[in-house]
Amino acid sequence: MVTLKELNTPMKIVWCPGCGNFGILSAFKSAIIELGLEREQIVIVSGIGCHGKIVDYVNTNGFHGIHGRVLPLATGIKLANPKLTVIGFAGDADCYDEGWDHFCHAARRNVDITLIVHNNMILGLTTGQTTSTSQPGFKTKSTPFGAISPSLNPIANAIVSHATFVARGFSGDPKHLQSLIVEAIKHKGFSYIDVFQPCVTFNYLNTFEWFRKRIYKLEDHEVTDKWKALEKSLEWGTRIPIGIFYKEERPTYREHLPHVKSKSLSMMSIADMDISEIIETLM
Ligand SMILES: Cc1ncc(C[n+]2csc(CCOP(=O)(O)OP(=O)(O)O)c2C)c(N)n1
Ligand code: SF4
Repeated sequence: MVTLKELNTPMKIVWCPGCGNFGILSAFKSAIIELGLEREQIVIVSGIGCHGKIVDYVNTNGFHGIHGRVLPLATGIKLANPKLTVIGFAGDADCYDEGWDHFCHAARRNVDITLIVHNNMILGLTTGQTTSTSQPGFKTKSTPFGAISPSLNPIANAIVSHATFVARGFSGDPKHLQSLIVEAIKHKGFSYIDVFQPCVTFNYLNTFEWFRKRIYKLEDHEVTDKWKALEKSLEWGTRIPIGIFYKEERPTYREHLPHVKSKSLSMMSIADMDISEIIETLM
């Protein structure tokens, strides 16, 4: 079983002191240890942004991709080799802006991957502009008169897009987040966790304190009830729920492909495949 020491890398962590990303990093490593996964089994994928550095800080296989494309990369890796445990780390701009179109399709396809979104409601790496989860009225360099449009609701969107595991965590509560990550990785199908990850340098509004005053844990909540999940996902303001909103069992994408089911595409022989008939139809 992998130890915390083995999961660490020699890379210097360059996140700002106190950044919410630290809570996600620590919760993730603890979840891997709790699950008893080996490093070789895991592939982590990230986008571009402060969050993307997480690939440098965990000693597993890793792919630091391009902005907005965590989900296509994670999907491709999992489809090529189903034996791997694939976890994508995206930023809110990364996933909910530039990569938004991939989100609903990944959810409805139900490829067996996990997506963790570091939602700091701001573009961190580019030094503080609004994203689609920024609060209306939020003044930044890109919105000097305040953000105009209502915020996007990723949890509600995931539920209506048929995601089979939908949760929200808070990086200020890494123990709770660890339990969500464990459940998400164990889940068969697309599992998604939106994580409140305060950016202590640029987001002066959605601070650790702001979240602590508002968040509460979902308890006595029927996770298989889609209507209830949707109702909870709309709750925002003085009280904001965290925890598992929705969960269902549905065949994964690969289970709909009986000819490849449990085989790695990379291991399949193409030597005796005859595709001449298909080619004929294209002529
Ligand atoms: C294709 C592409 N578009 C835009 C950028 C510029 N860019 C770099 S990081 C970033 C956004 C970072 O914000 P977020 O995804 O929320 O991550 P954070 O830095 O807050 O972790 C953008 C737009 C880029 N590098 N590549
Ligand atoms: S800019 Fe914000 S998100 Fe980026 S490392 Fe600093 S505190 Fe974290």
